[in-house]
Amino acid sequence: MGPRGRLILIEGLDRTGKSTQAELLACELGSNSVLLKFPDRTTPVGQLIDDYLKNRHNPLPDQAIHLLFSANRWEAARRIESALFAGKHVILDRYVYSGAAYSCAKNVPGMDMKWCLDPERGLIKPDFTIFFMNNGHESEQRAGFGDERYETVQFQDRVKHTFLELFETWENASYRENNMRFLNVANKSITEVALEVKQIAEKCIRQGQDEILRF
Ligand code: ADP
Ligand code: 2DT
Ligand code: MG
Repeated sequence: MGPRGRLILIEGLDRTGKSTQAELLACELGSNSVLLKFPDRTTPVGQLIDDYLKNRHNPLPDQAIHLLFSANRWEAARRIESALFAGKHVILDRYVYSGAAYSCAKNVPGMDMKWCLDPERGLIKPDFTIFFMNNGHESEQRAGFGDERYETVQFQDRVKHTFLELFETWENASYRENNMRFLNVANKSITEVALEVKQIAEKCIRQGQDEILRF
């Protein structure tokens, strides 16, 4: 059996270029890679999530939508694991950190960070996480900003702070140091960011370890 594939996550705020870069990286790695986007809106659970995101008046309680986002990852868990063991690299466009940061940023009583992270326990953890940051104003000006729930300037600001708290307080220092990179994408072209992402991914692939990490 050859070496297992790497699980590489692109995370960050809305409209920072995550989907663009996840697609480019998957293209770069070719048929030896799989691209998965969360939420995966194509499954029955994903369709409920899609409806929630598009319809600001959807009455689903915050707890229920949070658990649906998590269920949407669990439905893909076996697929991710098999792909990795078949030697394929799996590129993720958002994952657990978005799940915890967006829900926790709502400040709903009882939905603290621990509550938000609990349903994710046991999911495979990325071998490497790249977190995209910009100055915020850039995102607002990009095509489509404001179309979906969560895309308001005030909420995005809260999400940003919650992401940082999540990484600083809830992620372990070793993961932060060895398996993560905060990438400032402000004022960088798609090509410039793609080159940095490719270099990070290639390093992660070269350094490959056998052990699967879990949340
Ligand atoms: P995300 O998945 O983070 O929400 P997208 O990849 O969908 O972001 O990009 C949002 C918009 O910004 C798209 O119209 C995309 O073409 C554009 N875009 C992405 N990266 C850049 C960049 N580095 N510079 C300028 N525009 C970009
Ligand atoms: P995009 O499809 O544009 O990435 O937007 N979200 C995402 C959550 O609230 N919880 C999650 O677990 C995930 C994966 C972030 C999807 C929106 O859904 C939010 C923005
Ligand atoms: Mg996207």
